[in-house]
Amino acid sequence: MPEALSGSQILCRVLLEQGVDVLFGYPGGAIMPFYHALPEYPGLRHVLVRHEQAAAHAADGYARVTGRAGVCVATSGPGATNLVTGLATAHMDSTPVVAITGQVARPMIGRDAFQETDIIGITQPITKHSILVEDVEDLADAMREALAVATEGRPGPVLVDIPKDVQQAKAAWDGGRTGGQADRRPGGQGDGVYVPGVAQPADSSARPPTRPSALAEAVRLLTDAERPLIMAGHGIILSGAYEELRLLAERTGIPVITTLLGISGFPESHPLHLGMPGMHGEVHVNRAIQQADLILGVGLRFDDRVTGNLAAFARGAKVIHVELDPSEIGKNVPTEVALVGDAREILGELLAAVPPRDCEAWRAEITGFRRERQESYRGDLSPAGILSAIDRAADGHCTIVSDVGQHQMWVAKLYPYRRPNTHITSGGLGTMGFAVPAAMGAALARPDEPVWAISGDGGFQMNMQEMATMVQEGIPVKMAVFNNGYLGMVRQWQQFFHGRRYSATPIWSPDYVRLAEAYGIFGRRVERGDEVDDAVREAIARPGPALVEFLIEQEANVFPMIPPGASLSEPIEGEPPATRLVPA
Ligand SMILES: Cc1ncc(C[n+]2csc(CCOP(=O)(O)OP(=O)(O)O)c2C)c(N)n1
Repeated sequence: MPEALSGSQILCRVLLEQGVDVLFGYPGGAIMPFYHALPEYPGLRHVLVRHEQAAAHAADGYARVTGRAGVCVATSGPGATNLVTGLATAHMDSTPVVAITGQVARPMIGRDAFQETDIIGITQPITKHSILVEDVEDLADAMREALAVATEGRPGPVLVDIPKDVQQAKAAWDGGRTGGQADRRPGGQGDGVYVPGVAQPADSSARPPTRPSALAEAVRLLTDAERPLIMAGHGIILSGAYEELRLLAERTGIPVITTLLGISGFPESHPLHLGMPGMHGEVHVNRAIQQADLILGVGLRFDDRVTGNLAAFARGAKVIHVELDPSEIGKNVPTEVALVGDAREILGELLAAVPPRDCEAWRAEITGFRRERQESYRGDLSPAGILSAIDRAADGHCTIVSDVGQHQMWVAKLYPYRRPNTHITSGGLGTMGFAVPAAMGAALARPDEPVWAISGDGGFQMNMQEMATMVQEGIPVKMAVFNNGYLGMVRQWQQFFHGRRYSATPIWSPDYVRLAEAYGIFGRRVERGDEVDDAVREAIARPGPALVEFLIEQEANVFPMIPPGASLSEPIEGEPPATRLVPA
């Protein structure tokens, strides 16, 4: 005799069946039946956030680390709308987040009932898929579908909206299914290490083989090009193609550029690694792009922060685009050869077919463009000094989650990522407030190493309430606040392009040390370079969450910078004259 369960119980059972172990959420009227059932399922750990936006970002951080869906839960109306920024963030960066929202009971839908919003309508453009569950009989399969759609193919957020009476209604439990969500990354936890040797071929049985003519053409181009580059994007991390990328680069001698979301997809210290391209990319990287005759783009969408003025982007280069989502092909740059499919599989195919070469002359030319960066910044209260202290203390074992702004660019460019998927940031949407909650998700998924949330004083104040969540739930996020007294990146734009008119960018901060202490968290302020290493070590040594505020130079800028709309060949490399261009 099949068991009769409530919709809420069925939901919990499916989540467990599908391997979900953590939920980030916040209760309210329309989701109360689910919260009523939850204590019966201790295998589902619920993390009570302090704002639903944080639930979505935490689920996103968890998903980025594990490759499995991160799940967040909210009530109808304001609870659901508070998820929107987090879902849009996950959508732009192709991460598998599943949002479960309560909805008003079916007879009330469409009547402007208390806390009714059309969350499916609101989130349609920023979700991969959404489902309103209108019948309890459909609930189990709807939830399975949501988790599958979120993780399969190009990952993305999915929303499941469940009216309160559907959560309460009873149905026969189908007994469960075997097999959980897809996790395409080798190493399961997305946590592998770079190991020398031959990559295991990826399982290519799930898709038709790459069109032989396209593969042959790509191999010909890779063999004949004189100035080839590989541009590696988020697809490397999403597909776990670290080994294939490294081996392909080593076999061909082609230098590798990693986009903001591709960072940590290739070892920073590898001799073939060039750095980050685009608006704040290194000058030698952008110069190499402009002089390349071939770009092998892997798992990226050639967005405007990467390309600058499209009309002037890499005009001498043919493009081979390896991409899972066919709608990305030719969207921004003309493509000579499209290889549509999983990055790991296609790089494996290229690796098997491409003859060895070394591109020595081209690499020597690029080396000529390069300015060596200082490797050690001991005792220095600059962003580079702080990041090198974090690296020294972590000894290669830490994950960095950055917020959005100047510090994000420093974190992208200056930290020596050694292991795959150890750099997490909101690239596409550029969501301030992301770091602290996303680091909570990452820390739960990666309990064996410090997870740092690095924020500016602006972004930190957007979600600092989550310190309470960390304390209540024992989530040991280490927080670094780069306090420059400004919304730094906007201030920099004002300095460069608005005649130094600092409109609405000076930002007051509370006393972060006392704030941390009010939450029962260790806090320390660093005002001198010789305190940096000690503070970082102390934060790591303290059990649980910890906060270190670094008082950095107030008007430090991120260099180089390509002005918005300019080409990659037009970097700003130094301070602009301190003139007022805007009439007072
Ligand atoms: C939610 C949100 N609002 C506004 C912006 C626009 N924005 C981008 S960077 C930035 C300044 C960030 O300042 P802060 O957090 O102090 O970091 P800093 O740039 O100083 O390192 C702002 C306001 C944004 N990206 N996200």
